Amino acid sequence: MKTHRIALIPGDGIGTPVIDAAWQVLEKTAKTYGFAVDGTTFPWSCDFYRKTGSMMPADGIETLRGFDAILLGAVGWPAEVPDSVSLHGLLLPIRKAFVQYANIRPHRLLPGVEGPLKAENFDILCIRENTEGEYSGAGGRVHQGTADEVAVETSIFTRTGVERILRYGFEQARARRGKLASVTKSNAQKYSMVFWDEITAKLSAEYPDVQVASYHIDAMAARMVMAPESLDVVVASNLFGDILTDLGAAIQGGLGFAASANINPDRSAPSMFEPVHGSAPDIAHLGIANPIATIWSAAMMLDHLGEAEGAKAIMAALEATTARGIGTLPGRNKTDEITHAVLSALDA
Ligand code: GGG
Repeated sequence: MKTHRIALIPGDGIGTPVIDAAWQVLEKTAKTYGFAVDGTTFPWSCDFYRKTGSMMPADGIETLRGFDAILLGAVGWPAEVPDSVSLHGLLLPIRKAFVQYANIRPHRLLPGVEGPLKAENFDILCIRENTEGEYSGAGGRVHQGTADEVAVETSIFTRTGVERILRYGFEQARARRGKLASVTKSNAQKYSMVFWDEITAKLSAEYPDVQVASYHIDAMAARMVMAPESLDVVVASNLFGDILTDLGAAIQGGLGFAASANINPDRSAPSMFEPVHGSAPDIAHLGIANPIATIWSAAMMLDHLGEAEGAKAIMAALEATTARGIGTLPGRNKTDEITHAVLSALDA
């Protein structure tokens, strides 16, 4: 029997209950579909930072490298650790070290979930560049605390980085409905974003079967609200993709439904799966965190690990659960209730 070794990083706040929920679903799916999951939990979080001075141990990346995949909950506890420290101490180093350059985020309405829009039949796959761009971490501050202070933060766009994420987008579009929307702000950002547009145009010659359109980020934000059905695959830089996918989460009913996969397409290192949402300190101890985004992310993980039947079963169980109105509104059901409903639906 095939065993998949999974590193579990619950992180902070609602990260713990949503990872518990997803793990129960994974274990049950594994039993039914004839494979095994072997989970190892790592307590790396803001609490770990308070105790040790870092978000993960110095050999954290090398430890994770030995796993088949990583399932992560949420990172951040701003009352105690600045978000810039927690994000740059855990999530971003993992994405960069493991060359998880494609951050995949599906946006569609699950049955029974009412989004804020009239539109119901949209199915968008956002692909966010995940290792460079605006989140490169290149910059600095000088004359700190004085009137002459200067802060510089440089976006880095490499030909390798831009070409590979666009190629990934073209391939996804080819496998779906054949439409790719490339997002920039090349009227205002005349170096990096013009560069991105040029590479989009160059690659489009290799994909004559894919219909390509370029949008500015502001126009894309409006389109996702006004005409989401017109979109298929959307590819954007790290920051633009981050922002657009919170908008995507909103139109699919909220962050409780937004799943994501940080993919290393070459499989030279583990990929990481996580809900789009953060640690939600305001509801962290109420038992009402929605585990659906994390369970959906776990289904994406199984698909990546070659367990397509198990992944499909989880998605069917999630859809059966929301179709009954369970987990469809914030706070309507407890985390445990939603989890049990998904587990029961897996039996059906
Ligand atoms: N689920 C992981 C998490 O905590 N995400 C919150 C966050 O701020 N992520 C930043 C990012 O995705 O770049």
